[in-house]
Amino acid sequence: MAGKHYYVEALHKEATQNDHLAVWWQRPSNQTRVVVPGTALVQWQDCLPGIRLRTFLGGAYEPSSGLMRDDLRASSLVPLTEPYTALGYSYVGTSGGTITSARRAETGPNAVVDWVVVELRNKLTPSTVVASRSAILERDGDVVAPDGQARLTFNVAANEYYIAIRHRNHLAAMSGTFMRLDANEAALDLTLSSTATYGTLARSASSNGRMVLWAGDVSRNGQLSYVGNGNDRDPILVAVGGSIPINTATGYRLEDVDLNGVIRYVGQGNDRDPLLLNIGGSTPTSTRLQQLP
Ligand SMILES: [Ca+2]
Ligand SMILES: [Ca+2]
Ligand SMILES: [Ca+2]
Repeated sequence: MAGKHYYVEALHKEATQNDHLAVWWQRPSNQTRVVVPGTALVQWQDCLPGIRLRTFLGGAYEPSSGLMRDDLRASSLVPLTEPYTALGYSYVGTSGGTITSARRAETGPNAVVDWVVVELRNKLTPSTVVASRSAILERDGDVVAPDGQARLTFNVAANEYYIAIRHRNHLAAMSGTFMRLDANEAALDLTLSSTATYGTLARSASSNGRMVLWAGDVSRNGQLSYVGNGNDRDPILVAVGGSIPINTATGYRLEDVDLNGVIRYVGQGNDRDPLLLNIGGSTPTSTRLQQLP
């Protein structure tokens, strides 16, 4: 598939030291074998430390289908350039990231839900971000590189790292332990309840048992709150105009807690109820803190 990387293991037994090795490939529809040029091959030890990562966003997750909705993409609202730089996030290492409009037009389980940020953190002081990068979250939960690589690579030394994932209006979460990242395949599936996360109740359990990130950090302060200073509810009302709560607004906005491209303060499918639910549902003064060191 164009733009994808594949692993080919070729074992070469050294004989008279004049040997050469070539990798051929053959299409299912064509019996002709073609040599893969050396420029398309990288050595195993050149593979950067990387990880396969999965997560769900509570705002977009549908337990019935097991997929996230991709309304933002379907309305062409997901930006082609990662949004976190503009939101004030400082990348450590590789900054930026873009996708093509063709990638955004893809539908199905691999369709784009939104941009996320993935961080590697120091195993001894996990508050320290060693490297971070933008990534694309697909409807089926895969966190992939903007260029389509399923394995997210980082320009770091092979070592053990904590893995954290951030989304622009959800609470971030981090692996419960540090993990070895090197040229081998490492995987972290944050959608599974059996996968430990840092802190207490770092994720929310959906009705089908899958774990999702907490939605509703509209104010991006690492806390969900409904009342008081820096709360996440007021900006939703402001976004729809401030005085007439039944008004709506559209766009790629932080106030759009359920990520459907429309901001509502009242009525069916409003963006205020999921926030209230996520702080406990009954006591508006409750808060929920992001579980990151
Ligand atoms: Ca996928
Ligand atoms: Ca907040
Ligand atoms: Ca919405």
